[in-house]
Amino acid sequence: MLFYGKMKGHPPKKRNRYLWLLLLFVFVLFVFYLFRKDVKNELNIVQEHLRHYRNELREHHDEHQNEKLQHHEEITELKEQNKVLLEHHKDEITELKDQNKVLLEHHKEEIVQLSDQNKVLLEHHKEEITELKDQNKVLLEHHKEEIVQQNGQNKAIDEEYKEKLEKQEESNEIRTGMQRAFQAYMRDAWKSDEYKPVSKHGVNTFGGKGLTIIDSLDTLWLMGLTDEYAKAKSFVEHDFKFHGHINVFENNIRVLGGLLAAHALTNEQIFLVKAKEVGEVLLGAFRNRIPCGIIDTNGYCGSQSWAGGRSVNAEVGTLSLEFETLSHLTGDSRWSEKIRGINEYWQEHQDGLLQMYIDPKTEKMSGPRTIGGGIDSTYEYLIKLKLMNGDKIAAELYHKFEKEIVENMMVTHGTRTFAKASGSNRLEHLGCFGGGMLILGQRYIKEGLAFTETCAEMYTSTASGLACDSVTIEPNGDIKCENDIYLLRPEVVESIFYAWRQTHDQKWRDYARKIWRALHKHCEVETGGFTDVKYVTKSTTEKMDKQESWFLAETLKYLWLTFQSDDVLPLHEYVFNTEAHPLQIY
Ligand code: DMJ
Repeated sequence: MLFYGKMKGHPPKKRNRYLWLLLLFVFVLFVFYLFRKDVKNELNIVQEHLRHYRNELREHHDEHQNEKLQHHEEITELKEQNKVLLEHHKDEITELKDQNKVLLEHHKEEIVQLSDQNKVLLEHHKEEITELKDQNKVLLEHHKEEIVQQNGQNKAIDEEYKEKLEKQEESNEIRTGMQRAFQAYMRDAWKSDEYKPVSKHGVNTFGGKGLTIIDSLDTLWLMGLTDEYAKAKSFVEHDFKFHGHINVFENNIRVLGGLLAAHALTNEQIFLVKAKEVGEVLLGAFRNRIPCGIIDTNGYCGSQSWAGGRSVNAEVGTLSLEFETLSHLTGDSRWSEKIRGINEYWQEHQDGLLQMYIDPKTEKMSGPRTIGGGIDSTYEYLIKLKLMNGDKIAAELYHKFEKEIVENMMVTHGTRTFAKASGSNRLEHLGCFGGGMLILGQRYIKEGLAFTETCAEMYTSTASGLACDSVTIEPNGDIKCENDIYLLRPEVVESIFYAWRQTHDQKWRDYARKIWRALHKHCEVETGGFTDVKYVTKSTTEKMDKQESWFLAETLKYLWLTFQSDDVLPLHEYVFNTEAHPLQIY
C-alpha cells in the first residue's frame, strides 16, 4: 500500500517500473522458498543412509566375533587330538628304534666280515699290482727308446712343418717383390735398360737394349710369373736389337748369359738364335788373344776410359761360361777357341794372384794383385768352367789360385774371417761372392762358410739391416762402415745360397730372411720396384733412385732359391754365371 501509495503520485512510465521491480522481488522470494525445502529433503535422505550403514557395520562386527570364537574352539580341539596321537605313536617309535639297533648289530658283523674279505683281496691283488707295475716298468724301459724316437720324430715333423710354412711365406713374398718390380718397370720404363722407381722413369745405361727384360727372363720363368715372362719373351722375338756401343763384360754376363739361361730353362729356340746374334757381335772384341773391353758394331775395339788402353782382368776372364755354352749348343767352335787362348794365357801367367790390367797388344799384366772388384769373377769362372764341362786347365788354375787366396788373403779378426781384397782390412760387398766360390770348390768349405758368415754380418750389424758397400774389419773383429750405401747387390745372398745348399743349416735361411725383410722395408717403393739407398748404418735410410738389373737377375733369384728345395736348379745340373744365370752342365 505504501509502495502503491507512493506510486500513485508518480507519472504512468515510472509507475510501471516500480510494478516490475515488485514482481521480481516476489519471484525471488518464491524461488528461495522452493530451494530451502529441497535441501531439507536431501539432508533427511542422507541421514537415513548413515543410519542404515551404521547398523550394517554393527552386524558385521558381531559376525566376525562369532567366527573368531569358533576358530579358537577348533584349535583347542586339534591340539587335544595331537596329544592323543603322540601318546599312541610313542610305543611304535620306541619299537622301531629297537628294531634299528638290532639291524645295526646284525650288519656290524657283516661289515666287519666284508672289510676282512677286502683286506684279503687287497693282499692278494697287491702282488698282482706289484707284478703289473714291474711289467709296466719293463715295458716303459723297453719303449723308452721308441718313445724318445717318436717324440723326436714328432718334433722333427713339427719343425719341418714350421719350416715349410716359413719357407712358403718367404718364397711368396720374394716372388711378389719380383712381380711388383717387373710390373712397375713394364708400366713406367718398358724397353729401357733400367728403371728409376722413385721418379718412375726408364734409363738407358746400356744404349737401350731392354737390359732389364733380358736379365729378368729366367727369374720370371723360374718363379712362374707367366704373364710377365710371355711379355719379356715377346720383346726378345720382336724388338730386341744388339748394336751400338758395347761393354763386353757387362753384355756378356747379362745379355748373352740371360739369353742362354732362358734357353737352358725353357728350350725355346728363339733365345739361342738371339744368343748367337749377340755372340757374333762379341767376337768383335778379339783382335788379339786378349779381348778389348769396349767395342761397337762399327768395328771399334778399345778400353774403358779409365783403364789407359788396357783391358780389365775380369773383362778377359769372365767370358768362358757363356762362350763355351754357345759353342756347345751351336756346334760352332769359334767362341770356344777364344776361351782356349785365354786359358793358355793364364797358364803362362800363374805366378801368384792375377793382376788388375792386361794390355791386349803386349799381353803385359799390371796393377795390384787382388781378388776384389775388376778381377774377382776371373777366379770364379775357372771353378765354374771346370764344373760345367770338366775343363782341366781351368780346374788346375782354380785350385792353384784358391790355395793362394786361402793361405795369403784370408784372415781372422776377432771372430770374423774374411778375404782381404788387397793388402788392407777392407772388405767390399763385391768380394763377398768369395765365400760361395770356396764352398763350390769343395776344398775349403769351412773357410767359405766362415767368410760367408762375416759377409752376412755386414747386414746384421747395421741399424737398417742392410750392408754398406764396403767396410773395414777392425783387428778386434768390429765391422766399420766405409761406404754407407747399398746398391741392391747380390754377392752376400749368393754366398748364403751356396752355404744353405751345402749345410742345410737353418741359420742361413734366417740370414736370408732378415736381408729380405730389410730390403722390403728400406728399398721397396710403394708404387712398385726397389731402389738403392744411402745411410744404411742408420735406422732411417734415404732412397736414391735406381733399380739395377742385377737385382732382378741375381739378388731376388738367390734369395728365392734359398727357400726352395735343392731340386730347383740342382747344383749337379747347373752352374750360375756371375749374373746368376743358370747354364747347363754338360
Ligand atoms: C753384377 O752385375 C755381377 O754380379 C758382377 O759379376 C759384379 N757386379 C754386379 C753386382 O754387384
